[in-house]
Amino acid sequence: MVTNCKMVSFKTHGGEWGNLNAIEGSNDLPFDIRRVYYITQVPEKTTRGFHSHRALEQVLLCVNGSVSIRVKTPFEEEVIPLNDPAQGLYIGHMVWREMFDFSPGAVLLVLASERYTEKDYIRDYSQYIEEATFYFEGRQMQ
Ligand code: T46
Repeated sequence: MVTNCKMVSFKTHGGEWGNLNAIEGSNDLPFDIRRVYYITQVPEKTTRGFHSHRALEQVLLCVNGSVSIRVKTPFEEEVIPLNDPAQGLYIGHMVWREMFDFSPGAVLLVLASERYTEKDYIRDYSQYIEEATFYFEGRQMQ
């Protein structure tokens, strides 16, 4: 898996009445949840994202339908399909992300470690490569 990303699993309480998944910040996630948002009604062939975060950590879950997430650093790249409400993708610092192939009716739920601030985004790709190369090279030397 790309550096600073990992899959996280959540217990399913299943029965004849259906399934329930519970997520408790800091017990089930590596952070406390300060914000929740969800992405719905994405038109076919639309790609969202195209940015990185400096400090934000998030877990992405597809709670209905399916979506693919491309995660990248200057040195690695991987596409992760999400289609199971019991499996989340953790994305940590300085990872570029793109979300695409939303199925009709897909619901992408995001649990975030911080409140929204545009200052934490890197939306320019060349700026990202510059900052992220410094960041990931520094980590390799530790
Ligand atoms: C991410 C991926 C997975 C807010 O006002 N509050 C919020 O909490 C968020 C997340 C967004 N916004 C506003 C900012 C923009 O005017 O909503 C608009 C759409 O946001 P954006 O274009 O950043 O959406 P995505 O789908 O490209 O990215 C979002 C998150 O922004 C981002 O943090 O990691 O989902």
